[in-house]
Amino acid sequence: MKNKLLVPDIGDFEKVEIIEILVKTGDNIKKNDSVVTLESDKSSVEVPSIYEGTVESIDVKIGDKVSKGDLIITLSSEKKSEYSSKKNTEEKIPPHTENIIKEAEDTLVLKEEVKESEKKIKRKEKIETSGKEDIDPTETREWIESLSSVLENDGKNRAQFLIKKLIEHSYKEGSDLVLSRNTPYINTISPEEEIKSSGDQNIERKIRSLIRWNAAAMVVRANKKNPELGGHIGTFASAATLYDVGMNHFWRAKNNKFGGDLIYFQGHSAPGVYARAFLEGRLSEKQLDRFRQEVNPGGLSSYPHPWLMPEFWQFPTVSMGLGPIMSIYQARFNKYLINRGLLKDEGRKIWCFLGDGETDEPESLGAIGLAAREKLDNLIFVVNCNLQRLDGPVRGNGKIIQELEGIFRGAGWNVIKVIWGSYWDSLLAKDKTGLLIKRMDEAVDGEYQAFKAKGGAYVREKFFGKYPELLDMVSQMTDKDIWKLNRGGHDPHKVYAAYKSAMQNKGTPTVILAKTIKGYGMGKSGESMNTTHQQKKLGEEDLLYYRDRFDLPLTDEQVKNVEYYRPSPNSAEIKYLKECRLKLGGNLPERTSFAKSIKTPPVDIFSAMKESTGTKEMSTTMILVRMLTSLLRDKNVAPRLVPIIPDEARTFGMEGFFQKIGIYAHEGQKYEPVDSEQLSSYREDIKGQVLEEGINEAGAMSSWIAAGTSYSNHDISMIPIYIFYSMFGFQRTGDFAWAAGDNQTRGFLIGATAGRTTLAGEGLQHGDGHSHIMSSVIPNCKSYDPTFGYELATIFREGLRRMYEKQENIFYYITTMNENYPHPSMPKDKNVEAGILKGMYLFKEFNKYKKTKIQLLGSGTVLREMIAAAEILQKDYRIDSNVWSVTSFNELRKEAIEVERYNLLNPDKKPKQNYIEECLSTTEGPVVSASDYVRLNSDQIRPFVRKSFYSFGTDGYGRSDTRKNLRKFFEVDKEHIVTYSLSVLAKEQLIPSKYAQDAIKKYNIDPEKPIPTKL
Ligand SMILES: Cc1ncc(C[n+]2csc(CCOP(=O)(O)OP(=O)(O)O)c2C)c(N)n1
Ligand SMILES: [Mg+2]
Repeated sequence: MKNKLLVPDIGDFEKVEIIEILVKTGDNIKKNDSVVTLESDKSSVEVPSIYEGTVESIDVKIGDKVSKGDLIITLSSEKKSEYSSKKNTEEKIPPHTENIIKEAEDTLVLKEEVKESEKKIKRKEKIETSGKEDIDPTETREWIESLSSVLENDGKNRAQFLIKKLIEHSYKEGSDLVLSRNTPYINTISPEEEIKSSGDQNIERKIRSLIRWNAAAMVVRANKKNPELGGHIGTFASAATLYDVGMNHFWRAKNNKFGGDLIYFQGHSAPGVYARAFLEGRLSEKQLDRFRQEVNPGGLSSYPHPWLMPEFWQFPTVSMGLGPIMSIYQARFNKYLINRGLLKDEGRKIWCFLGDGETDEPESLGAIGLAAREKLDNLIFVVNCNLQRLDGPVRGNGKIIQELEGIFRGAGWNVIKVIWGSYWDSLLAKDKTGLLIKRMDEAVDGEYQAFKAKGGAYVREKFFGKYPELLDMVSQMTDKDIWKLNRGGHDPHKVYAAYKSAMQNKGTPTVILAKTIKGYGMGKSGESMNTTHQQKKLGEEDLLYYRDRFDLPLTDEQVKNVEYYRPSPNSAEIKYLKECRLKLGGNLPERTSFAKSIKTPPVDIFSAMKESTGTKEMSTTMILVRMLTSLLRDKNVAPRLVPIIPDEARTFGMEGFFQKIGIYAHEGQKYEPVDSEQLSSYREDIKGQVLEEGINEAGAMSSWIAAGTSYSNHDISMIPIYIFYSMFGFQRTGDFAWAAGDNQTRGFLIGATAGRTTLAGEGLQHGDGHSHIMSSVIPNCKSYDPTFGYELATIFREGLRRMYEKQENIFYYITTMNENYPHPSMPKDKNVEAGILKGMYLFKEFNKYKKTKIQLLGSGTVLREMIAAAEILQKDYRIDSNVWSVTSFNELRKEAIEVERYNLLNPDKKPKQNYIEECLSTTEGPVVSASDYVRLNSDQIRPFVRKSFYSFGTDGYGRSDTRKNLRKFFEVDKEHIVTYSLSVLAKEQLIPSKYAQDAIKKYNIDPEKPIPTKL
């Protein structure tokens, strides 16, 4: 039978142009194969076939304008169309609708029941109490005993179930006082439930002590050499056990059999990580002595910086808050790769260590909801709750652990509190009345900090002393015993049990809240003091105390000299340490990449973009989307593309991607989208390729970084293309862009709707006139502001070649606009391609009158104003010009400073010419330069143009109006360019000044208008 493929519902569009026909007569096509590409003035989208069969006739041609219902092709086929069969079943209720109805009916029944029970209860006299006192202890005991018996007979799950039911019930009955956010201030895992480590605790303690010593020694030695070097001792001192247990027992390294766990080390604990690597023989004494002295090769970076130690550090974490959010999106990206079939599921885990003070950063907790929603059970947060940040306590008047428990629990995380060490177990076991727990709950962090700063007698008096029963409980203990009552995060047993439990958790991410002591072991001047964070020196007395506290095998002399200590490779400690790592597959941290390069797509994929669009007007954003659509047909590149969008796909005309490659959703799509009849309907899919991040630029950047470093973390290169409102890019998430550079991220950042006058109606907080200045400061970021389709295509292809074929550690920032205009074909001159990439090329020469000449440099959409100005200058004023398209002032400047530096350092050699000089030195006349960005953008090249140079730009706050009015306001429209050019020529005494005066009048330019920076 014959089937006619018609134009489906394409939303609000009518008469949409056919820009590509993707099949030929006689082709056998399958269902969902793309047949034609349609392009409206906003987006392009491929139309898939809903039939299988042979193409009998093609009933449209390129350039035709079609609307819904128009015939596209005719196929001969045996199968019925999906749409027609859909119609037949339309009357039936879809199964999920039935479910919804059933659920609704069920709740109706429940409501009836509730009403009945409500009646019963209402009859009862209610005892209301607003206080927290126990008004009926017998009744309380009965309830507690019932619960104990359930726990004993049916286990904790049943008990938990009953409690949940009780809470739900009381809530339904009108009690809004239900508090389930927090559990008491004790460990989540009871001593009986703790899984014990099989490790040799004695030897592990020795190793830990050695690591502690060497870490502190490294910082102290550096500061003895030069106090300006700085460093931290207190943070790692509090976290040593947390890292050691992981290193000895849990964290699996990358090797040829396993992808490796990914560990985000807390930035300021770097000294401890170096100290362990030293014991492992990975770093030498000489290297430790070069801590924070990196100018000569071989030094150790202050913090985890992959850029500076590319074979060691994997994740830059020291800008607080970035590590946690990046780790969440890393965990999500792992699942994305697995669900898309690009990575084997090996049960790899992502561990992120953060400080308790760090949790105040909005980025730290801002995405924890996503982690729970996406069921990231591959993610483990460890919050080192030493109760202090830099200046003082994190929550002096409260308890950070309890606060975080509530927040994480509320977000749906598995929360494991590791508060008390094993020495507390017997006391807690004796606490039959719950008084000890009550006291633990009462004390605030400010007090807990003081307890560890002031000694055992103080704890006896201030903590236990509050209640005689508690004083009694510790009456047999000496002050030293009380002092020894340790905190959970310093107890390897408790930490091991927590890690083990976290590893086994399914379905939710886990957070471990570990209570520790800042500056643990640092003695009177450093332990648990408000000044601990910045302590980078330890006096002789403190060092001796440190040695004794951790039983280090060092003589007084060795301590005084702050010598490193590494036992011989045959010692039990070193053997044990190495064996542990061997069992876990190798070294950590270690940064490697075995990713294969991706072949650059053939030039013809980009050839359509190098042709003129004729009279057809298009924006560079649309051309980019067209280009991505073409790239999705390249078998090497297509699966690796990761389009990332923060809720702006429709703004950029990318909704066609929803159907074509789907939106990643780990649970697929559980609903029929409201626009399911339309061609670009919202399609979520477990194998979806698009990362639709919602209104979340920080998350989108984190996703982009995860994808752009996949070549190292997963040994598979991915090509992330993150498209955003340019104003909400570098300005909003600049710190992420900096971290991305450090992390050697490869990928494309596309600042769309860019330019201060190009995005007309949105105004001050949307109109970007400076992102290129911000991007310019990142050394490995290459940024471009192209005007025409062929420029964009050339830059993009080069980006693919350099980042994915040559595997260079650079990334691209490209701005695209939403202004529609016709695009010329790529000039044939062979220098054009190189010029586009270097930053400028001669676009057009106006050489009619051969008398007066001016050089006009324009970038982005303002180049078009330059071209128009050149035409007016020629026509109305007989002035010739060269119009240069500047694709990147940033690139021009980078090259020029390099050449200048070379010339200055090689005074004896023949000076080299920079590229700007190459272009301009033989030209005539002064230079006028403008872009849709602030003048500083053009000014970057000012020192290298050996001619009179004048720059114009969009300095000042943006505002809403039409493009024409905005360009006039910011003085980058063709009329201002003409006027300024005439004035410049007059100033250079090349023409009389009356021409400029005439132009000012002619174009109604008010010379008295204040400069836009003051408006
Ligand atoms: C974004 C950012 N702001 C400020 C700092 C400076 N800073 C470094 S560590 C620190 C305090 C850290 O406290 P916490 O998170 O509790 O970690 P701890 O050292 O106590 O483990 C501060 C403010 C930073 N590194 N990053
Ligand atoms: Mg802290």
